Amino acid sequence: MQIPAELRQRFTRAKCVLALTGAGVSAESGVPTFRGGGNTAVWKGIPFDVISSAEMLERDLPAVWEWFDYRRNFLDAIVPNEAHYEIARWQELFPELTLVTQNIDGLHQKAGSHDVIELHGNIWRARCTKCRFFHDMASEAKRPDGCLECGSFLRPDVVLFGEMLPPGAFELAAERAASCELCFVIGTSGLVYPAAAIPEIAKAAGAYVCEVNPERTPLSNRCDEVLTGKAGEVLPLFRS
Ligand code: BV8
Repeated sequence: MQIPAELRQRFTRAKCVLALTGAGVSAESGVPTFRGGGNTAVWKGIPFDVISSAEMLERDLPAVWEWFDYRRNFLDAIVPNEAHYEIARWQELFPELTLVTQNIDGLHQKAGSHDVIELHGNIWRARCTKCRFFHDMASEAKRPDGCLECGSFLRPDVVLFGEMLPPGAFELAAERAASCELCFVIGTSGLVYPAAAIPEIAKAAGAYVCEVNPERTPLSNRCDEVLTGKAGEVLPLFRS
């Protein structure tokens, strides 16, 4: 695949860039995506958007923990792929790169990206259901039974379906999208809102929008360029 001349020129000249990533960026690390098959789409017969919902958390917190403990254990052996590393390099390449991710796996940070806007939280953190206590689970296998501050139940620090995004996260991402000149949409089916609105905000504000995905998505028709391919193979092609 060749990077089209106009896109390459814009890439070379860009000062202010935004990248929105989804589960497809982690696919080449071996993390199953949500809607492309893979065994995370259904957990013990429960569709993932049911087990990962506010309603399920209310009804059966232990079941939600079992689902996230399983995924954390699976992710423990997973390493970033070329797509994560390329995006981390972009953070040093452009004067301003805003990385907005829907992913909760922490692989962007593992690859060296910093100031990542995690719209849907992070699977490696737990938070208290009562006070604002957070607990980092990345460094330990077993999570505490309860909040170490107030003893209440802990929950995954992840945004479930039907829950609001972390305060300020979407607003910051939207503000950056409205001021970027080049917007990449990498490895997302563009089905989950409000995250999927980010490229639309960038487009409406005049940014050049490029999608990187092996398949077309509902966002494809609104992009200026669609690069059909795997992120780990396409992103390195931008290296001059
Ligand atoms: C909200 C954390 C306000 C959990 C996730 C009814 C009631 C309540 C809400 C709604 C409703 N109807 C609609 C909504 C809004 C809802 C929503 O959008 N639903 C959709 C499904 C219709 N959104 C919400 O609820 C959000 N909150 O709206 O708050 C509110 C509050 C109360 C009531 C009303 C409104 C919260 C959404 C966050 C949910 N949490 N994750 C967990 O991980 O378990 S979302 C989940 O989907 C993941 O974060 C994931 O990242 C995200 C999006 O999926 P993708 O990343 O795009 O992954 P997917 O598998 O779909 O696609 C992968 C893509 O990669 C594919 O296109 C594939 O082709 C491509 N690919 C594959 N391989 C590669 C590749 N690309 C590149 N390279 C490759 N190698």
